[in-house]
Amino acid sequence: MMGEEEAHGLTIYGYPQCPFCRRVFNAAASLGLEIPLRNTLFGGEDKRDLKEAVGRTTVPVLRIEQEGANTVWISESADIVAYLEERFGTTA
Ligand SMILES: N[C@@H](CCC(=O)N[C@@H](CS)C(=O)NCC(=O)O)C(=O)O
Repeated sequence: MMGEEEAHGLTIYGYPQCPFCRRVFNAAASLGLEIPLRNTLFGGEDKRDLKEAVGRTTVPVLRIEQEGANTVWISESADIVAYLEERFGTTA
């Protein structure tokens, strides 16, 4: 199982009831990743942060924080899954 350390810096904005978010949760689980969720369903600070960063509140969105680099936000479930598979998947 991929340790938290390797998934460090990743955060998913979304909510469990969102089917597009579930695609991302499932892909993360398949890859053994534990990525923290910021639940945007009920508004609040997380939804505000998302809106501020990407200009809209459609989810899922993956936030990627890397030391020494700008924070990157990826929208679209298919793009997020592709990113996770490319970064953490094996070709075995
Ligand atoms: N094409 C997008 C669709 C995402 C989408 O429709 N998300 C819904 C929730 S399941 C949503 O955020 N709707 C509210 C909005 O678009 O502001 C994807 O695959 O990520």
